[in-house]
Amino acid sequence: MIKLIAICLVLCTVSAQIPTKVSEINIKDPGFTSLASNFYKNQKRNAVLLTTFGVTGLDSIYQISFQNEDLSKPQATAFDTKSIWPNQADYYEQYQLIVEAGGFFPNPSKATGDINIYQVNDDGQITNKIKVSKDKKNFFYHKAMLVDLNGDGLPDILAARAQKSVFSSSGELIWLENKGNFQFEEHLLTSGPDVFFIFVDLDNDGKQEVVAAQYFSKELAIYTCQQSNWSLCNSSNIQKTLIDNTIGSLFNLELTDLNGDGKKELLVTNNSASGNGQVFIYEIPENYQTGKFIKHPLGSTYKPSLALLPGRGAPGTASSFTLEGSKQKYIIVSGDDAGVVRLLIPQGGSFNYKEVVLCESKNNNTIGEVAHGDFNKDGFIDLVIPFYAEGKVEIWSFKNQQQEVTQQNQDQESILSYFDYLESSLIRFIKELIKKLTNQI
Ligand SMILES: *[C@@H]1O[C@H](CO)[C@@H](O)[C@H](O)[C@H]1NC(C)=O
Ligand SMILES: *[C@@H]1O[C@H](CO)[C@@H](O)[C@H](O)[C@H]1NC(C)=O
Ligand SMILES: *[C@@H]1O[C@H](CO)[C@@H](O)[C@H](O)[C@H]1NC(C)=O
Ligand SMILES: *[C@@H]1O[C@H](CO)[C@@H](O)[C@H](O)[C@H]1NC(C)=O
Ligand SMILES: [Ca+2]
Ligand SMILES: [Ca+2]
Ligand SMILES: [Ca+2]
Ligand SMILES: [Ca+2]
Repeated sequence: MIKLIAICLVLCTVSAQIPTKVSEINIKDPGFTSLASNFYKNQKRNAVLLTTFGVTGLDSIYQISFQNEDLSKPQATAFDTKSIWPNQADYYEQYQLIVEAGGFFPNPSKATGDINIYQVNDDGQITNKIKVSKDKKNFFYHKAMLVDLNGDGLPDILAARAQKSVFSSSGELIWLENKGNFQFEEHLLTSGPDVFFIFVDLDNDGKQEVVAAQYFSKELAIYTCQQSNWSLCNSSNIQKTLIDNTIGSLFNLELTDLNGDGKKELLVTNNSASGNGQVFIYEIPENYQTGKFIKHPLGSTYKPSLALLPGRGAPGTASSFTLEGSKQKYIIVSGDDAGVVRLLIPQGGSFNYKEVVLCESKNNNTIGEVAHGDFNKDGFIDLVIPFYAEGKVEIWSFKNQQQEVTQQNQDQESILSYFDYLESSLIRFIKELIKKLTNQI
C-alpha cells in the first residue's frame, strides 16, 4: 500500500492547487449550498446558505457564519424549519432577499412546490417570509431567479417548474411580475425548461437568452425572445434552438470562459443512474442559431451507489472558479449519488484537465451540491461540502494546500502502479522464501 502511494506521488504530482479540510458541523440531510455575499451587511461579512431535504417531514434552511472569519469555527442557524423540499436558496445582495425554490415528486405531499422570498436585514436576520408563487398541482421548482424583466425597477422572478408522474413529465418557464408590495402576477413564457436554466447573453447582442438543462425532456436548448424584451414574450414568439438531445437527462449548466481565451463556453453535466453521467464543455459558435456547438467530455464518469432506487443519479453540479496563477479555471464536481467530490485541474492546451478525488462519503453515499467562494474574505477560495447521507457539512479551503496524493482518473496509472505493487510483493515474497530456505539449510 505504501509502495502504491509512493508510486502515485512520483507519477501524479503536478503543479496543482488542492484544498484541505478545515472543519465540519453536523446537520441532518444537508443538500444544496450557496455563497451569500455580504449577507451580514453591517459587518460586510459573508454567509453560506444551506438547504436540507428528506422524503418525509419538514425541511430546513440554514445560514452558516464563521466566528471572527475563522473557518474552523462555523456556526449554523436554521432560519426556516418548515420548508418543503427546498432545492435552492440564493441570496441577492442588491435587494437583500433570499429566493427559495422547492418541491419534488418522490413524496406526493411534497410534489406541489413553491417559490418563497425571505427579507434579510442589515444584521443578517430574516425578517419576513413571503410565498410568491401560486400552486400548480404537482409542479415543483428547482430554479427561480430575481431579475427585472420589464425594466420597471422592481425585481421580478423568472423560474422553471416541472411535473413528473409515472405516465408523463413536463416543464414550464414562467415569470412572476412584481406589482409592488410583494404582490406577483404569473405569466407563462413557454414550455420546455423544467429543472435548471441560466439567463445569459450568449451572443453579446445586449439581450438575454434562456439556456435550459432539461432533465425530464432530456434536451439542452436555447430559448430566444423575439420581442424587444422578455416581458412581452410568450410561446408564440419564443424561438427554441436545440443544442443537444443525445446525452440523456441534463442536470446543471454554467456559462463561463474556462480556458481564458475571451470566449465563453457552456459547462454542463448530465445525470444518469447507469454510471455514464459526465461533465462536458460545449464551445459556442459565433451564431448560436446556425453554428455548431463542439462538445468535449471531461474526466471520468460517475456511478451512483444504490442505483436501483428511484431518483438516483450522478453526477450533480459542476462549477468553475479562478485560482491565482492560473489563467484557466478549475472545476469542482459534486458527485451527487456517486458520493464523491472531484476537482478538475486545468493542464494547459484546450480543455485538458487532470482529475483529483477530493473526498468520498462512506459507502459512496450521496453528497449534495458543493458551493465555492471566499467565505471569510482572506483571499483564498473555500468550499462547503454537504455530506447528505452522513449528516455533516465540511468546510475546505485553498489556504492550506496539500500535495496531490489522492487517486487519479488515469486507470492506466493505477493499473501500472498496481502491477508494480504486485511485482514488488512477488519479489519480496521470493526473496523471503529464499532467505528462509537458506536459513534452514
Ligand atoms: C419592456 O416592455 C415594457 C412594455 O412595453 C416596457 O414598459 C419596458 O420599458 C420594457 N423594458 C425594457 C427593459 O426594455
Ligand atoms: C403573445 O405576445 C404577442 C406580442 O407581445 C401578443 O400580441 C399576443 O397577444 C400574445 N399571445 C398570447 C397568447 O398571449
Ligand atoms: C452523458 O454524457 C456522456 C458524455 O457525452 C455520454 O457518454 C453518456 O451516454 C450520457 N449519459 C446518458 C444517460 O445519456
Ligand atoms: C467509491 O467509488 C470509487 C469510484 O469513484 C471506487 O473506487 C470505490 O471503491 C468506491 N468505494 C466504496 C466504499 O464503494
Ligand atoms: Ca419588474
Ligand atoms: Ca443575446
Ligand atoms: Ca473560452
Ligand atoms: Ca477564504
